[in-house]
Formats: sequence, structure tokens, C-alpha cells
Amino acid sequence: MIPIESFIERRRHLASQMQKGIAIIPTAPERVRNRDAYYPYRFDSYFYYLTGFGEPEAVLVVVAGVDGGASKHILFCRDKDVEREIWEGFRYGPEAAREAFGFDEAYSILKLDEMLPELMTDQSAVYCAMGHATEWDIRVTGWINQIRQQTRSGVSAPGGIFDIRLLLDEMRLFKSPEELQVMRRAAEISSGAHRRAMQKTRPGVNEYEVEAELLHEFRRHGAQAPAYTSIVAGGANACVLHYVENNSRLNDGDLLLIDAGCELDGYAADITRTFPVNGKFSPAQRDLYQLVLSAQAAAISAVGPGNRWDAPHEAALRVLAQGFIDLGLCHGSVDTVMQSEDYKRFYMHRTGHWLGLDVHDAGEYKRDGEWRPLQPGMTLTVEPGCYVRPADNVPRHFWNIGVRIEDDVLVTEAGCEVLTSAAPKTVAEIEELMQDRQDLG
Ligand SMILES: [Mn+2]
Repeated sequence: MIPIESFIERRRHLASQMQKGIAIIPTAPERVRNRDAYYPYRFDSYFYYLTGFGEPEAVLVVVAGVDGGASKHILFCRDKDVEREIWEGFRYGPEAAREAFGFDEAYSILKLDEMLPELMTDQSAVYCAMGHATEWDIRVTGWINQIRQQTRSGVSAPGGIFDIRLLLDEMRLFKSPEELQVMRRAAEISSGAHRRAMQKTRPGVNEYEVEAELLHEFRRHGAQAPAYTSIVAGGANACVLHYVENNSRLNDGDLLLIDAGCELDGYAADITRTFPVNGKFSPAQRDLYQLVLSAQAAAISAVGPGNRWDAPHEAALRVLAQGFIDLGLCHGSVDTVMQSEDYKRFYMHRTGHWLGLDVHDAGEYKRDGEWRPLQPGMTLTVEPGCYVRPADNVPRHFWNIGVRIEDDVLVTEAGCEVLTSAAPKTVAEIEELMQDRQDLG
């Protein structure tokens, strides 16, 4: 777990980058699934990053520039309510939350509309995530308008509204050793889930049975949820990039592509593995698999401090383009295939994304029109793939084969560290693990 001092330090750091003003960061709302049943609650990542507080109906307010440079951190949250707690479980209430999470002040969420106009009065700037949630856009502008209506009494409304995400995205991009500890554990649990899936897969099993094995492994190690909807795609389903139905029978002779990772204490893992349903790659499957694996190795080698964001993608592309030519999928030279983008028939997505509290994490990819250089502490995925749909000009033995291999990688001083290396990846590792599978219990 990340210590409370770290959350306090993040708030201080945020305040130190603000001009004199006030930041307003609400957590996510609870969402109805149907009638009176709710989706499992997930806090807002920005709010959680700054507070560590997991309850719904909460707002963080940071006032910067108090008494020459200091900052004040205020939490609004649900009141204690013994009656409701019998039905819905424990809630901190402002006083206990202030104490436990290190806020300077804490109030009932019911006081928000009364106190925010006061707190915003005579502040020169408001920092919020304008456009992120319409409800909050309306509330913030409403509070500003209330102050404007009182300007004849000598008060002034904030003159500037700034997007707080510009500050927070940059902070979130660089993971602290404590965050990395959580991410390593999320990666470890998720790697175990992929191993379990390989051991439980055989012809005749349904995709949803394998999905259940993933969930089993996530939850039994304390991960709260999948970090995103698991993709369990057998055979041709692997060529649908966001396939999530997960309800087809797995056939002898097909590959199974699984893109799944858990969320642990707010942090995501994101792993893809592809393996044969019957435990043994066919020659055509092996050819494409080895190609994607080589592309991934080239991409991972290109992850290191000072290298640009797109270096791994470019490295993967060159290997894939050459492989597509060698296997008769593309024609011409690597340069012409790259230039014409003919490879996009088989590889149409990019090679990775930032990873953290969100599976597609916060952080800019370009600065001033240039892909930004990688720096130690950044975490990203490396996930080349190859998806061959049936077509007249494509050798028939490759039809309906979809392969993706995805790992989570930390940029280090020396180069990089693969966080998800416990998930088997080479042909030999996969075939060996699958050789002695246990029976589905
Ligand atoms: Mn991914």
C-alpha cells in the first residue's frame, strides 16, 4: 500500500505548480447498471492519486498560495450514518477521514455548495478538469457566477480556469518506487492468470470458461477487478481487436489470444498472450508467432531513456514488414512496405500506451509536435501483433490467425525492466507448460 505521506506530498507538489488559486477534484459518481443495481464502484483516478480515499461522493479541494507558498488540503465526503452503514458498510465521515488521510480540513459533502463559493472568492485561478463531467462543469461555473453576482460588495471571481489535468498527467506519468511496487504485484498476479489460462485450455472448452480462470486468479490474490474487460478470443475471433463476447467454443488447431490484466489497489496490468488451444503450434501459427515475438523483442530493446516514444513502434514495424515480405503476405522492400503502409492490412494498431492507474494511462505522447523522449519511471506496454483475415491475395494457411504479445515495461536508468516476464512467451515455454495440463475441475 502507498503510505498516506505520499498522497500528502503529491498534493503539495501539485499546489507548488499552481498559481495562487484553488483546485477542485471530484471523485467518480456511482453508476446505475439497471433499476436499483449499481456497477461495482471505481473511484476517479485523479482523485485517488491525490487522496488514496476510495469512497464515492467525495471532492478534494486544494488551495494554493496560502500564507506565501503553503497549501491547504480540504476533503468533502459523506457523513457518518450509522443507519446507512448497517446496509452499505463503513464510511469514514469527515472527521475520521481528515485524521486518517492527512487533510487539513474535512467537511460533509452536503456543505459543498455552501462552502465552495466562499473558498473560491478572491482566488485568481480555478483548476479543474473542465469538460470531463458535465455535472461538475455546471457546478463550478455556477459557483463562479454566484461570486460574480456579489462583486458590488467588493469581492472578485476567479479570472482564469485552468485544466488541472495538464499538471496531474505529468505527475502521474512518472511512477514512484511505491507505485512500482503495486504495479509489479499487479503484473505478477496477471502473469499467473495467463499461466493458469494456458494450463486450463484444451479443445472443447468455451472462451468464458477460460475467462473464469483469469478472474479466479485475479481475485484469489486480492486484485479488486480486471483492469479492463478481458479479451478471450479463439481462432478467427482474435482478428477482432476488441472482441469481448468470450462465448465461443475453442477448437483443436486454433490459437487462443488472451488480453487480460488485473487492477490492484487502483493500478492496472495489461498482458496479452497467444497460444495453441491444443498445446502445440502448427507451422503457419509458429511462423506468425515467431515473427510477432521478434518484433516485440526489437520493440522492447528500443525502450530506454532518451529514446523517443515511437522508437519501439518503429522497431516493431520494421521487423513485421520484413516478416510479412518473407512469408508472402506483403511484396516489395521493407522501405516500400513501410512507405505504402501495406503492413496495415495485418498490423493496424500502435505498439503501446502509458500504463498506470488507468490501463491507457494519463500522459502526453508528443510535445511541440515531437514524440517525447522516454525517461526513467515511465511505464508503458509493448504490444505488437498480426491479424490475418481471409483474402484472395493472402496465403490460405495464414487465414484467421491473430497473434498479439503484450508486456508491461518500466523505463530504467539502464534501459528497461519487463514487469510481466513471468507470463510464458517463447514457443518452447508455452508448449512445455501446456504439455502437462491439469483437468478442469
Ligand atoms: Mn494494452
